[in-house]
Amino acid sequence: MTHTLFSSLLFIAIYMAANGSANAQSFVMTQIGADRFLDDASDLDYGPDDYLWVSERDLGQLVRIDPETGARDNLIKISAVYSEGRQTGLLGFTFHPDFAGGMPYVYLSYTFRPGADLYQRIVRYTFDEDGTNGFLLDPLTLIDSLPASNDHNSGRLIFGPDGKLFYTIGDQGGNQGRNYCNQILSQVLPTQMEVDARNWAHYPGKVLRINTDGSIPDDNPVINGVRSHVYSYGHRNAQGLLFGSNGLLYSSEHGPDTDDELNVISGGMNYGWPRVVGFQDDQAYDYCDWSTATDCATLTYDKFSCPDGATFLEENTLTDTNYRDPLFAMFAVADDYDYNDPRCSDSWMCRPNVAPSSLGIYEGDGIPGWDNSLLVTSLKRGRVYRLQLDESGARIVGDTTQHFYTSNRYRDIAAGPDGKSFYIITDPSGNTSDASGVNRSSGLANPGTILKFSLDESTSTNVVGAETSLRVWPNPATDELYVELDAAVTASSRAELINVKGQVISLRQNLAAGVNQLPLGSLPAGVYTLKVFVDGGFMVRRVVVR
Ligand SMILES: [Ca+2]
Ligand SMILES: [Ca+2]
Ligand SMILES: [Ca+2]
Ligand SMILES: [Ca+2]
Repeated sequence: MTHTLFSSLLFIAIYMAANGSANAQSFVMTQIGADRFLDDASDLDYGPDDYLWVSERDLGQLVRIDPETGARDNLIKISAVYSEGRQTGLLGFTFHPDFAGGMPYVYLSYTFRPGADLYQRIVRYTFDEDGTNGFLLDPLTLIDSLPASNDHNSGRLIFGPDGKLFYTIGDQGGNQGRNYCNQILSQVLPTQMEVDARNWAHYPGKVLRINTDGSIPDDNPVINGVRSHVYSYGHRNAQGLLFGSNGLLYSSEHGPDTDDELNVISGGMNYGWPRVVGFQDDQAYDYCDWSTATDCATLTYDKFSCPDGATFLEENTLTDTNYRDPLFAMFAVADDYDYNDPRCSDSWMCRPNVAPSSLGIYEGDGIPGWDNSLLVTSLKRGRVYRLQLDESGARIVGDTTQHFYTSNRYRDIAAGPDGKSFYIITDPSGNTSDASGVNRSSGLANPGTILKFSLDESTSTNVVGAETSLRVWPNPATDELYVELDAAVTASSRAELINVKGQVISLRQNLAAGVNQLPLGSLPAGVYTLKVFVDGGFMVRRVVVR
C-alpha cells in the first residue's frame, strides 16, 4: 500500500464544549491534515477498514485518510463527474453493509452532463485493497438519468437495515435564485406511464428507496396509485439521512430562511415542501409559486414578494392525509418576524436557519448523557447541534445543545469507533459565523480539512457560560422578563424565547451586561425556554409565562 502523503501533520488544540448544561463535556480538538488538504468535501464516513473515507465533490475524487497520521490514498477520480458551483459533482457514497465480509462494494452518486442537461446517477464500484490496477474497479450503474440541477441536488446515499439503498434527491433549487421560474416538483408524483418508460423526471424533492440492482423494490409504497422508487415526498434539500439502530429513518433538511427540519421518514408520507415549512402552523412562511407568475422570466426575483398572477398558498391549504410534521424545526420564528429587521446588521446571520449540511447519531455510553442523540452539522454556525431522542426515538426531549464550536463550515460528521470521538469535514471557503455567533465571517479557522473532537476525560467541567453569569426573573412571568448578565459579557449577546414546539417566538439582539428588560407582549401562557447566547456558548433557563 502506498500513501499519498499530502500531509501527515497533526495540529492539536484544547477545545472546550460550548454547552449550557451542568454535566457538559469538554473535548480535545485535533486537526488531521493541513488547511485545504481536501477539496470541497461532501461526504465523510468512518470506513470498515478503519480509514476515513471522503468524497471530494468538485474533483470527483474519492480518498481515504489514515486517521492517525493524516496519510491519504486517492482511491479514484471519476472522469464522468461534472461539477460547476457548489451543488454538483461527487455527492455521496456508502459502503455495502457486508463490505468486510465478501461484498467489497462502494456506492457513489454524482452529477454528469451527457449533453445540454445535467443528470445524476448511482454507481457501484468494487474495492480492491491491493490497488495495483486501481482501488475502485468494475463500475456498475444502478440508476441513471436522475434529474440534476445547479442547485439542491441533495445526494445523501445510505443503506437501510432492509438491504435497500436510500437516496435523497433535492428540489433542484426551483422557485429561488437563478432557477426562480422553475416549478418545484416536490409535491408532483410520478405517473405509471413515466415509471414504465423509466422516466424519473418527477423524482426531485423525494427520498428514494432502491434495490441494489437499481430496480424498484416490490414493497415500496404505492403513492397516488403508483409504485416507483419514491419512498417519501415533499422534501426541499435533505442533506442528512441515517437509520438509528432503533430502525427509524431520520433526515435533516435545509429550510428556506427559517425552519430547518429534522424528520422521521415513513414510507408513503408527504413532508410538506413547498406548501409547508417546519410545522403546519401558518407562521412566517407562505408559498408563492413564481413559475405561475405573469411573464416570470421578465421579472426580478425577490423572495419577500409575490408577483402578479403567481399562485399564493398559506400552509393550511395543504390537506393531504399523508402529510407529516417534522420531528423538530431548527429554528422557527413567528409570523411577525422581520427577516430584514433594521436592528440586525446582517440579515443572513439574523435569519434563524443554521444550514444543516448533514446528520449524525450518537448511540452509546462513552459520552455520559449523550446516548441516543441526533447530531446536526451547521454550515452557517460552525457547530454541531445535539438533540436528545427519547427511548422511542420518535420524540426530541430537552434542549438543543451546541458543541464543537469553531469558525468553520461543517459539512459532515462521523462517529469514531471508540465511542468517544467525532470526525468533521470542513469546507475550504465560504461564510460562517465568528466566535461570538453573531457576526458573519469568511475567515475560516480550519478550512478544507478534518477536525477530530475527542472526549477529554482528564479535565473537570469547564463550560463557556457558567451558571453564575445569568439571572432571570420573575418566574413565573406575566408582562416582562428581566435578564441580568454579569459584567464580563460582551455586547454581542442575544436572547431567544422558544416554545414547546422548538419555535423561536421572540428574538432579541444585543443584550448588554447588566439588567435587560424583555417585554413578553401577549405570549400564550405556558412553558418556554429562554436561551441566552454569550461568548460562543449559550445558557438556558425554563421560563413559565402566565
Ligand atoms: Ca457521511
Ligand atoms: Ca456516506
Ligand atoms: Ca416539512
Ligand atoms: Ca410552518
